Amino acid sequence: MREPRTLGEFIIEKQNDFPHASGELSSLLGSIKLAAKIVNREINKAGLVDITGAIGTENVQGEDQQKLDVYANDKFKAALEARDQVCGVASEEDDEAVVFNKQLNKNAKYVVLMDPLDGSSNIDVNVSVGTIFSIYRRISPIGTPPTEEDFLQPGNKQVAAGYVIYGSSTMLVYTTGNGVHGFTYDPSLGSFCLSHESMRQPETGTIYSVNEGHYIRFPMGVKMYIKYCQENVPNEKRPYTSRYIGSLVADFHRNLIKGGIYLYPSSQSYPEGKLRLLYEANPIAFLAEQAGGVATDGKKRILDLEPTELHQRVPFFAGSKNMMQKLHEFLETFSDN
Ligand code: AHM
Ligand code: MG
Repeated sequence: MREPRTLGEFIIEKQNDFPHASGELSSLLGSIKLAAKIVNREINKAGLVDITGAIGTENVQGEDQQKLDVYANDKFKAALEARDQVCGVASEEDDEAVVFNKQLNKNAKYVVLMDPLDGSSNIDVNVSVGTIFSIYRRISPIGTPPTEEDFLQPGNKQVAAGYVIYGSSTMLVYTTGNGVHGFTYDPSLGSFCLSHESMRQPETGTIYSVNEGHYIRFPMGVKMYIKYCQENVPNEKRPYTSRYIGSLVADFHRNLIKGGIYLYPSSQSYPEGKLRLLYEANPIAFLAEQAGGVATDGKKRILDLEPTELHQRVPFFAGSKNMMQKLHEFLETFSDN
């Protein structure tokens, strides 16, 4: 049997795949890998020690912060600050972007945007959660504090993105724009080992993932698409299967492997959608496209949207190419609702 290829080895092997490779991005991904292991260790203890539940504070978006949200946020920031590549981080859990002052006189070229623990309300009940990250090259001059324009770049400028899924096993999935690769954590080795090289999302699938409890509040095009998924057309494998975990990373990961579509539309409860453009939609959209899938806000490609603020929300649809095409047909036909 071949020795497992670790994430660290793989990144170095692939380093020359992207322009201006100098080992810095490899080192940056190394910090993410380290923080992921630390967070993974803590999540695995949930239930044994007092680390679940709300901390009694709210994040900038008025959502309860869970203890592990805050823990994961701190660990990822600490790991990124400890090396020399990142000059600042914007996190779903922080009101403002954080500047790493001690990196400013060094050569720090990158900013990171992240959702340190997505789906964290699921931890108390032992359901998968994830970390989502997105990496950009800064625009402002090296050696100065990063500015808003460094953080508000469109998703098509990402140099790398990925997620960690803390599930029945823990995986790290990432792209640097040359395909999507997945690594499963082997706790006995303490390493992420290559398990899913060059992941491709099937062009079509039979799974649709949406919080159907909000159906009544969805735009008409989305409602009609859901009805289409539920129609009895056996030779087209319809009705499709409904699967919704309520953890974006877990729902996306399943649909990436099996083929499917994820929908979080605007609704009367969330007129702009619920998911965040910078921390959730952009990195997942980059991965989706790199795996052969499609990600839009219902009209435009997610990666081409111009962000205007850090915590901006967006309607989000991502999945298998043919399923997304069918969804768009419904959204166009019923666009006035
Ligand atoms: P969070 O970042 O506060 O954890 O919220 C994002 C999560 C996603 O993981 C998930 O897809 C979605 O919220 C679920 O929302 P809902 O409970 O409204 O279906
Ligand atoms: Mg989130």
